[in-house]
Amino acid sequence: MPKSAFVAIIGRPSAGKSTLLNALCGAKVSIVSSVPQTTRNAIRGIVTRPQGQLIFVDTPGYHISEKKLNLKLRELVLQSLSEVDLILYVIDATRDPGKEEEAIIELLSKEARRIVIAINKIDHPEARPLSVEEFVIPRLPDAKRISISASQGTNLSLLLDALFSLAPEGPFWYPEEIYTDQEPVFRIGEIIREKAISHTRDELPHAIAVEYRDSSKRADGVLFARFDILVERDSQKAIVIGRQGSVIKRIREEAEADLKKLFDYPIKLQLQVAVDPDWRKSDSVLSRMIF
Ligand SMILES: Nc1nc2c(ncn2[C@@H]2O[C@H](COP(=O)(O)OP(=O)(O)OP(=O)(O)O)[C@@H](O)[C@H]2O)c(=O)[nH]1
Ligand SMILES: [Mg+2]
Repeated sequence: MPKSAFVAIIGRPSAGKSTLLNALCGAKVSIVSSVPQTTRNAIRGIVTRPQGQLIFVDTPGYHISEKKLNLKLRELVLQSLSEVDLILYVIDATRDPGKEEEAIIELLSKEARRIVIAINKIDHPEARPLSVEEFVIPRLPDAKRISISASQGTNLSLLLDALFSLAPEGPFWYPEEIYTDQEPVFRIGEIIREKAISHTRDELPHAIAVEYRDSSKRADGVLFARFDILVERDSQKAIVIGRQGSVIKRIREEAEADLKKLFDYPIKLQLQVAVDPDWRKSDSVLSRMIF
């Protein structure tokens, strides 16, 4: 009987959870950026090996804040934790473990037997994996620990072995060739958001959301899809559009280039920037966006 398990990937913002998911799946499943709080949904990536199948659930970075968006994201993390068999706890070895790490450990303290800890970014010159070990060993003594580099692919098979060793026997939930179950429209919106984040700075990436408008497939197979890039202020709209539309053009071109690698039909995007000053506080927008 093969093994199979749902595995939540948990950790503080920017720990490298989504980079790790992508490295394990061998494709861009979840968007990545240097800006904390990039992931806003529970995103599934599936890894099938001769031993069995692991269904990873990437989650938003665990962050203590009373803002409505953060509360919603934290709720999603807690819900994911309650639904999975195993927990992959990612810690950034380039940062000193602080309050947020304490809060996550408190959350996980009763789960030690189903946790694997990935101490990430060991390729980085400032990584201090030993001090992370010193921090976690007394707090989660029963959890397995593996030092990795998600971006270089270091020790990822050891990590998978550790997870398979804890996984229960069970059926494959997905066909072998499937590596994510995201709807195309969601995935396209996320890629657009990744490019928009990468072309903006300071607080602006946090103010960006992407909303699907409509799409149609031409007879020659090309999908035309319209999306809105939502920002909170007119000044932000001007930045996302750029001089003579230069920024939004790059966002579109870079997104289309990524989509070419991910979909087996051509996708042409039409992007517009819309202003909604309160989207991060709006229940209806948040429930459309975070699920
Ligand atoms: N040097 C190095 N950088 C990494 C590694 N893994 C991730 N990063 C970088 O860390 C940053 C955050 O990566 P993400 O994968 O988006 O982190 P995340 O934990 O998903 O972040 P949130 O979704 O915001 O919670 C990006 O700039 C990555 O390139 C690694 O193994 N080594
Ligand atoms: Mg992420």
